[in-house]
Amino acid sequence: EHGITRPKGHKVSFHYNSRVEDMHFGKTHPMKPWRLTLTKHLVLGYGLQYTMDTYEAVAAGKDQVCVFHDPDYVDFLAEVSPQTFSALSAMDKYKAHIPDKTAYDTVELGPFNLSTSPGADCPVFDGMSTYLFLYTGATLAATNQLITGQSDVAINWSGGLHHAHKSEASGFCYINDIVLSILDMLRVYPRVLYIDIDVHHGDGVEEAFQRQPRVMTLSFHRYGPYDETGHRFFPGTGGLSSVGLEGTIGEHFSLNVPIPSGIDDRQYRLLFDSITGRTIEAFKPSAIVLQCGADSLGGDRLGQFNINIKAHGECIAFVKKTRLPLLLLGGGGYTARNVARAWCHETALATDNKLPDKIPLDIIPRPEAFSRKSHGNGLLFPPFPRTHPNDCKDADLEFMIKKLDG
Ligand code: TV7
Ligand code: CA
Ligand code: ZN
Repeated sequence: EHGITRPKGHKVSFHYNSRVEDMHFGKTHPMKPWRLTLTKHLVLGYGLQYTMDTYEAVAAGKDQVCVFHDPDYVDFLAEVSPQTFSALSAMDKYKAHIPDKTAYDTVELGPFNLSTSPGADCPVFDGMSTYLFLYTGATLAATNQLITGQSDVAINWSGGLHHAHKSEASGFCYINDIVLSILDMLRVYPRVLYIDIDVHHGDGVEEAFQRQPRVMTLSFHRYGPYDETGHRFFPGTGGLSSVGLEGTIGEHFSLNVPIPSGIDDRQYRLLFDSITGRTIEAFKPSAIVLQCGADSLGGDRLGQFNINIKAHGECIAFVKKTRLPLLLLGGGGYTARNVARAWCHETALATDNKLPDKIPLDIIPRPEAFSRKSHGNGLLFPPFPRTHPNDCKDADLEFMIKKLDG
C-alpha cells in the first residue's frame, strides 16, 4: 500500500528484542533505550517489516561473551543488580578490579568501572544483565546470518557498543558486541573492515584488534583539546597518528579521522567517501561492520556535529554499494526522535526503499514524539538548527585526507 517492497537481489534481516526497551540507566542518564521503541514504531509504521526477515533476539550465553571478555567480568555482569552490587564488590575475586581513584572521577567506582552512584557513565541498574546479554545476542544472531550466507545485510540497532573493554565497562558500554561479532566473522572471512560513524572514537574495537592485520578499524569522531574542566571530548583517544600498535603486524590497520566540532554535511561526506573509498580499495575487505551511532547528527544532546539524517544515511548507502556482507549496528544517539528517524531511514536504505517523508502519525503509537511544531513532522526534515559553530576548515580536511592516504 505504501509501495514498500522487498529488495531485489539481496536479503536483509532485522534482529531485535523489545525487552531492551524497558531499561533505565537512571533518571538523568543520556542513554535512553526508549529511542529503540521509537525506532521500532517508525519501522513498523512504514511497513518495513515486510521487506526483511525479522528475528526475535535471544540472550547471548556467557561462554559466547567470554570469547573476548574476562570470565570474572562476565560472571559479574551476569550476576550483578543494584541489590547485589555491594556484596559482590566485596568478594576477593572482584575486589582486585576496583580502579584506583583518579582526580577525574566524580563518582564512587566499583569493580570493572561499574557503579551504583547516580552520576556514573556505567551504572548498575535493574534488568541490566538481561539488557546486555540481549543486545549481544541480537548482534551474534545477525552475524550468524551473514556468515552462513542467509542474509546479505543484517541489522541490530540495539548493538554497536564500541567502548567496552576486555574487563571494563566504559562510556555506557558493558559488553563489546562488535568485537564479539568480528571475532566470529574471522572464522570465515579473511579480512573484516570496521567503520564507526558514532561521534565518539571507537576505542574498544580499535584496542581489541590493534595487533590484528585481518581487521581494519576506521573511526570518524569528534576530537579536540582539553576543555576548561580538564576533559577531552570522550574518550580522548583516536588522534590522526594512532594507526595500530607500533612494532606489531597490526600497525597501519587502524585509521582515525579526528574532527573539530560543527562539521557540516558537505565536509563530512567528503571525508567519509574519500577515506572510506580508499580504505576499501586498499584493504579489500571480505565483510564490513558499520557502527551507525546517531550522535553524529546535528541537534544531538551529546554530539557536536551538524550533519543531517540524509547525509548520515548516505554513509550507509555508500558502504552498501560495495555489496559485501554488511552488519549494521546502532550505538550512540541521545536525541531520541532523531535517532529513530535516522535508523528507520537507514533500515529503508538497506532494503532499497524510499520512504514518503510524511511520518504516518495516524498509525504509530506515540505520534507526539514526531509532531513537534518546532521540528516539523517529516522523516528527513528538518535540517537541524546549527547549535555548534563550524570549526572545520576545508584545508585541514584536505590535509587529513592526503595524510591518511599514505
Ligand atoms: C556509544 N558524556 C557512548 C558515549 C559515552 C560518553 C559522557 C556523559 C554523561 C553521563 C551521565 C549524565 C552526561 C550530560 C556525557 C569523563 C566523564 C564526564 C559523568 C557525569 N550526563 C557512545 C561518555 C562520556 C551519567 N563520559 O559512544 C549519569 O552528560 O565524558 C565522560 C567521562 C566522567 C563521568 N562523568 C562525565 O555514544 C554508545 N558522559 C547524567 C547522569
Ligand atoms: Ca566514531
Ligand atoms: Zn557516541
